[in-house]
Amino acid sequence: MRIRTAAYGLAAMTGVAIGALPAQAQEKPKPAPRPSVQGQVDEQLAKFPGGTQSSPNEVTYSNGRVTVTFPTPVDPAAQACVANTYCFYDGANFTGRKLTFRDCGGWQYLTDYGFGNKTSSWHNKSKNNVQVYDEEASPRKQLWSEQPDASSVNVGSAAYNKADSFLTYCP
Ligand SMILES: [Ca+2]
Repeated sequence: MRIRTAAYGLAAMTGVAIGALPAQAQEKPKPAPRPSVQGQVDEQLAKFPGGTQSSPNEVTYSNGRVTVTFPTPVDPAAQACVANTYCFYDGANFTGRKLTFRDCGGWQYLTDYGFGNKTSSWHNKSKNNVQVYDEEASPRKQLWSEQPDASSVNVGSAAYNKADSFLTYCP
């Protein structure tokens, strides 16, 4: 009964590890309730002031140049990056929360919109070249470069959830 022996050995090891923890730590944490779309909008407005709610699931900054889009249960796939913009996505494969920029020039910070350490995929449908950086490295580290009309369904493990800022070069 090799399997049973192995299982027993594992249980014994686990038992030792768990036994060292206080009783409360063994309880499974309840998953936090997922906030409603409006709840997420409200939280965005409170934590990152300066925006206005521009639709049931969008907050817009800088006179429409920057938009945060929250996925909705009704239409979670309505997340395409539209022409002449460049987009950062919270999830891989262009899913989850989306941050859209319509402008160009200079440094901008994803952290200003609650998007630091979040980007997992991106789509550049503008004519700009966008250089994306991790500000928590010293000196700041370039993670990737976005050519016009390029995209990435997954930024890869080395860059996943690390982007904080970008520098945009205009044509
Ligand atoms: Ca970072």
